[in-house]
Amino acid sequence: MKALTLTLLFLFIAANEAKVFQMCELSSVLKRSGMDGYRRVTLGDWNCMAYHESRFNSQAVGPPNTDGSRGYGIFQINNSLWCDNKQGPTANGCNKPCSAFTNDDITDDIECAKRIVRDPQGMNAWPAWRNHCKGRDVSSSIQGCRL
Ligand SMILES: [Ca+2]
Repeated sequence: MKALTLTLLFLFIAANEAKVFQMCELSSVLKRSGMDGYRRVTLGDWNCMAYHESRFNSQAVGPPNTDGSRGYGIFQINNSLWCDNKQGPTANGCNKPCSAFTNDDITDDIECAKRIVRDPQGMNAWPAWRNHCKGRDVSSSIQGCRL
């Protein structure tokens, strides 16, 4: 009984821990979620963006931007536009608390990223994508992944 309790406790803790994704692991999740080619954005671009935004850390909370807003999670989703961190006004375009984007289940993060990329600026919403991925060959990042 004690072993079972400890096992359950461990599972509970593990379920709430941050997760740093591996490149191919993230690619696989993104592909299953219909992100490959979503709004003509390739898996390589999604990967490149996530790497440069969060280093694939699902718990990442960014430093304050010049307007005081922050990015949350693997895609660094911004609180002034897309989620509510209870610290100031938000458009809350994805209708979520920002804490939803700092756990290791990235299903809702992906849904929000899809919403973000549907806006006219597309992937330019992510400064790290603009600065590190835009116009570059990002396809090599997923070569060797079994997808
Ligand atoms: Ca999440």
